[in-house]
Amino acid sequence: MEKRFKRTTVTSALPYANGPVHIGHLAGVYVPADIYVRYLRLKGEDVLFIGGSDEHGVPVTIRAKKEGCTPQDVVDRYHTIIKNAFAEFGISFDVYSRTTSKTHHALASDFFKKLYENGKFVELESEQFYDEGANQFLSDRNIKGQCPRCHAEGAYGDQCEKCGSTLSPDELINPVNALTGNSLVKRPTKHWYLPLNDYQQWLEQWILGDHKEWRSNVYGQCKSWLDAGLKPRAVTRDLEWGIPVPVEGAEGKVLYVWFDAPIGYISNTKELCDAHPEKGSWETWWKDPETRLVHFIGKDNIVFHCIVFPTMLKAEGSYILPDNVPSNEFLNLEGDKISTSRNWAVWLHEYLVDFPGKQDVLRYVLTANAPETKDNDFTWKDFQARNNNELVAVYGNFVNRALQLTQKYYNGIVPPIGELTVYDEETLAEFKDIKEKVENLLNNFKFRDAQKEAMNLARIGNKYIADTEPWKVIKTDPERVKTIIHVSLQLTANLAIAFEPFLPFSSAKLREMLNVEKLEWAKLGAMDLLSAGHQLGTPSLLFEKIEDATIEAQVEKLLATKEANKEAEYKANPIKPTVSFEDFEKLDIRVGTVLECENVPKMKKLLKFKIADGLENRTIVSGIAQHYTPEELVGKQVLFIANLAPRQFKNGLVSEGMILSAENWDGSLSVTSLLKEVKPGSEVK
Ligand code: B3M
Ligand code: ZN
Repeated sequence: MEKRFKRTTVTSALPYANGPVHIGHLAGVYVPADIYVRYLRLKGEDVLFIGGSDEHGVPVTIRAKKEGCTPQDVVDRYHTIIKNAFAEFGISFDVYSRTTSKTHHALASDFFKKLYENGKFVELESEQFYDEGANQFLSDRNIKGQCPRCHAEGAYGDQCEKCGSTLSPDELINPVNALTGNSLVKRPTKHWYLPLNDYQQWLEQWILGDHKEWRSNVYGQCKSWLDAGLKPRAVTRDLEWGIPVPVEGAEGKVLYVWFDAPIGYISNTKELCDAHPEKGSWETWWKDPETRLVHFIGKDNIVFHCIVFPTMLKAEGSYILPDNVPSNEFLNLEGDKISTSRNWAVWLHEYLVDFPGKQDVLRYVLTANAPETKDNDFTWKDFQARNNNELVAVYGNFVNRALQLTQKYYNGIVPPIGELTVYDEETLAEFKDIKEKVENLLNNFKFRDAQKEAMNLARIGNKYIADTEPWKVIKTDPERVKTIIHVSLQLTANLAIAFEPFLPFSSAKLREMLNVEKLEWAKLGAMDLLSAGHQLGTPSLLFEKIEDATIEAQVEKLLATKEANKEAEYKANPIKPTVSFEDFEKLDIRVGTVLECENVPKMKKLLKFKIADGLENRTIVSGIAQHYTPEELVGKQVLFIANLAPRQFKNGLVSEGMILSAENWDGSLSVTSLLKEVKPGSEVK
């Protein structure tokens, strides 16, 4: 941290309380934020970690309507689920509150009023979609229609989920109320806008000029917004759910959710400080130029945290601005974008049930694979491999060897260190600068690389024990073994420190095994963490292997989701170009009775039929063996094309026609048959 700062306010995006949280949230925002905050605390710095639920916004109201409950019911439920999941994963917020709190309503309302009174908004009247039946203006999300780009039905007024285009409701073809299907009219309505365009120059200087150190994905996104030219943004909405606009004549209007949500960071700080005066005044954390503000967010929130919120803070005038906005890219799941509506996610509350006590494993994997510079993929195979090959085989293995050998040779008492060999010196030299390395990386928000350094320490330890072979040396030079074990135990204690920000649960467990209450971050890299004669605790395994069957069960679960989605999203293929009646008549479709049906040796997909066609019987070979057994079809009447040119198969079989089947959404085939029996050979017209 640069000298001019005395303390740090760290915020992490407030998740919408309209659904549970998944690994994408954890990887993108909360794990890195937590690592950072734990690190600052370990260094003894003054820091507050602010979190909370974002409880306003249209999605909450849509969910409530669908479930037949109130928006308050929805946010009450999910706030609790989310808050508990974060606590279970050790996300160490100083406060986790909510934007429906009294404190927040008052603060956000006052914030708006101050900008309003100081003339910071522009008032504009515009024509918006109105549902006369329901007597209300509709938000973008509540309007549906045909996408002007890909022509899919059911595109929303803000986005087409089929082709991903960002839309405005005016662009939709045949817009209607998304919930009821009611048609809409346009009506004038007044709103307050934040004139971002007036701040364009200032933002260009502040971001593009003064914050070149921001991550390139963040800087790049800001630059493209600025290059495109900023426009005024409405900060109010015609809606019932939210914070009422505190201005006369604004009945039925609320603050736009993206106006109130970031103010939630401030309100939650206030709530914390009001309840805990020892934390100081909330204003110190938000207004003192010696406070450093850092926002952890996902990439879809960049514009709000780098452009809109700073403009709000600047317009208000008394606040500090973010010093950095470390934003991650997205985490995909098994190659597909994580999606709440399609249930394509690993939900934290489910992980906790399926992998009890393995919070650190997920923390480790999500950091090892963090989408810091580009989108990344979470796969269960990789999860298993990182657990088994890294946590178990490297970190756990080293710690276990060091502790077990101490137990075996010295009854768990740290032996004294003797004379160091050149080899010992070399090993120690390898990790002398661990503290500097990890700190440098963490200061620059490079969590992946920082965690790698910690793991590297365990690799050094493993190599040291493997090379020095204390189990052999004990027979020839027991004095030497004391030194080897002493050095190994110091390395073990260093691991507990180095991993503390990343894997807090495991570090606590390791400290218990070492029988020490506290290990100072400042001592990272030191070789006197445990003194000779110190009695260690009972060793146990730090990590456990994850078996194939466990991983397969998770993969199965996802496959089932995929199938369910495919079925739900099935859409018939477009109709082929028109054909003339004469063309149709060229096809001779007939009814045939299946006289015999059998499998074809060496051809897994084929069934061979003998079909009665009213003239001479014929042979038809059909690729439906994976969908029917021969017995199911014997005696049945089917439709077949009688005048299709004969087709010869590799094994010499000739098919004289084709049996018609329908292909279902999942590729399964259903043979066509008749509602009433007819004579074999009857024509289908
Ligand atoms: N709730 C959006 C999101 O979860 C939003 C973040 C608010 S941060 C002030 O992506
Ligand atoms: Zn589209």
